[in-house]
Amino acid sequence: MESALTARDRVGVQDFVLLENYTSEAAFIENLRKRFKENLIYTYIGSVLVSVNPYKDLEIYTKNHMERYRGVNFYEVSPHIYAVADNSYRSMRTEGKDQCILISGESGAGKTEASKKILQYYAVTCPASEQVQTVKDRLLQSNPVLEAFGNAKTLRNDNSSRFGKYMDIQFDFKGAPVGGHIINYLLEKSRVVHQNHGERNFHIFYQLIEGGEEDLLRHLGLERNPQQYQYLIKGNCPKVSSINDRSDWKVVRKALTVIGFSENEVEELLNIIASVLHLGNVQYGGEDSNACITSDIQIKYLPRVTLVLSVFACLHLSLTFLSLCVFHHQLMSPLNLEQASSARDALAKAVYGRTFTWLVNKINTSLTYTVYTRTHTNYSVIGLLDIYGFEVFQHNSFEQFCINYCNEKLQQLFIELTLKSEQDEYEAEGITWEPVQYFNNKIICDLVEEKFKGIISILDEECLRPGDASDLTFLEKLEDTVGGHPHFVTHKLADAKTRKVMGRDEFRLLHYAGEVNYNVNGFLDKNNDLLFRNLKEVMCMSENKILTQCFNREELSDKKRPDTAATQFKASLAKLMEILMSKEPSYVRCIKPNDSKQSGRFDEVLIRHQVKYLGLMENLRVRRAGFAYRRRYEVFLQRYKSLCPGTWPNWDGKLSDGVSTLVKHLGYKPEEYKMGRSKIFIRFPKTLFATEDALETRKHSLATKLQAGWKGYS
Ligand code: AOV
Ligand code: MG
Repeated sequence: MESALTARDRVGVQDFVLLENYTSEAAFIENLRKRFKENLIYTYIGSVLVSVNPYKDLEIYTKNHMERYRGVNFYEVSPHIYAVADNSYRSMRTEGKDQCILISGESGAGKTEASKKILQYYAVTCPASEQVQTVKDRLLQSNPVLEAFGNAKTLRNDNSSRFGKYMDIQFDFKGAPVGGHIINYLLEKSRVVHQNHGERNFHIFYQLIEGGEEDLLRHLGLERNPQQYQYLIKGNCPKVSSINDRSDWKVVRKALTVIGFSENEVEELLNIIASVLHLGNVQYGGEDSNACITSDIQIKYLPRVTLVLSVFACLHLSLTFLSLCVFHHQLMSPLNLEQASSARDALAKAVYGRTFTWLVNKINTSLTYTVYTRTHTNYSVIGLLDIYGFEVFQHNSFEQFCINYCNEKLQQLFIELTLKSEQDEYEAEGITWEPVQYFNNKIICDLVEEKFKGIISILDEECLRPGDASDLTFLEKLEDTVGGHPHFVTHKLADAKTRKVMGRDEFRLLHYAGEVNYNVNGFLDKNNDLLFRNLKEVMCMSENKILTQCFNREELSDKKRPDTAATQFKASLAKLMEILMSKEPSYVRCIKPNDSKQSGRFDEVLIRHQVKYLGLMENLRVRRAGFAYRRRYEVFLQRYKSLCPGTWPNWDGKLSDGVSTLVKHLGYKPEEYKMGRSKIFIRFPKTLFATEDALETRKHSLATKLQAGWKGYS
């Protein structure tokens, strides 16, 4: 039998707080590497789970594994995502407090997979009646649907989430999942009309084209070839080796039925998807891009759009003319080629974006827990946050700016809550606290979101300013306003070395996770996110019921200018922070082992970078600031009582007295531990190792004795 000590040598420690040399980044990485090589992808820092993407299917998500973690104490089994799921579940049940599990890490690190594993864990292990089974099925099936419409292949991840998702799972008093609610955050709509080289549009388009039945495609007027569609060819990447669009289509189609879509709704939904593709193929004739489009233009493919959307001829007019209201008179002003193309793209983005929101609402309706047709409100909640991870590309635009800002906010929450909760624990237990230095990224959040002075405010100001406002005047204004900020650089402000890698139309943010150059091209348009009024009017007239829910007439009579995209996003993130702060958080920190999506490759430079920016070393130091290890008295006693005749087999007195008797018997010195109100705090890992080794030796000798006994018996 391998001793506890050699096993530790081979597979490292399962909790970083047990590292002897806990301030050494090299020791931290080495521990991760050892475990990764052994396919042990999970390791704790106290109660935070660090997960390294294995890029291969491991046999660790079976039903047996789920059973192993069910109701078992966090530290008694090896680290696992199921342990986090189970721990949150038990805290919710025993303490009655709403929980949330925050999953973070850069694009491709494994956040979405982790969130799916958690959901599966609850679906399998929680009690279920027939009604609950329906809810479980719907919760699970919401994933393939939302991923089909909201995920896409990017250069970082073949199944990259292009929207943020916060999902509440609601549990009744018996602990059964009885409902759910999803909030979606800023979908990357621009992908509908444009993809970078090597990237794709949203999965659903390819699934429909590859997997859709002949009759269906004929009805939608689609050809079975993605290369036929302008909106699908920009990235020159119709096929992805890790994706099977045809079988995914079947999964999505079935999921829509499980969630409760009627045949009619599915048809209308697919009509919209097809119409977006047809819209992309609408071409305007003429050579001169400045020429106004007049009656002699040819618009190809438009009939297909009008047919599937049931909007008829007025769409033609709205895609070529702008209707203006001047002194109460309706005037029609012809668009030039460029304006007409951008009107077409704006319509495609709006239709797709609003349909996505409709989809989320529809799923929410199907997840609403009803008892005797009354909405049930008395439940506890576990929230799951799976949002787009930090990303850097060769070309970064408004979307990356929003995504990375969102990651800054989450990092800030992590810093505040981990430090705060640690401090709270020491205080609650009456133990003196020793603060640790860490980088607080609040300074970057402020740079982006501060009122009047932040980047979003300046962008909004330019969006509202009539006259010569442009992406470049926005950049100039940034230089004037935040030019001196330590986390902001432009070509003009940069030193010679940085200037070489920056364009004149870029600004650079020094994010907590690294430097990113953002190209300002398109910032104003994307932030304004405007759709001509007459296009909205036409959509309201559609016979497609989903569309009329997406575009309603009330919006047309609303004179107030809607908030810009960035301001809406900022507000939705502020709300998200409030939701998360009101719950008890657990953390999963995901790490990406290499940039080539390969299994078994541990790219040390890349990993060191993530360990650094995720603040894992600080996290560990905070955790170790006073004591490496802490356990509730009853847990500690239960695990080690067999090592002391005074506490074995049962201790009847006060728990803290039992623990005192036990540790004195084990020879703990006074400086090695402290007794809190409900927990024992152990200062050094070696103390605990010695106790663990003693337990192992005792088990070993018991086993040998038993074996000898059996032999003697036979
Ligand atoms: P992300 O959610 O963190 O990126 P994903 O969860 O989509 O990343 O993971 C990317 C890919 O890594 C998956 O499609 C799997 O192939 C693989 N993978 C991740 N976790 C596991 C695991 N536990 N076991 C096996 N394979 C895994 V992004 O959404 O782009 O920020 O926006
Ligand atoms: Mg994801």
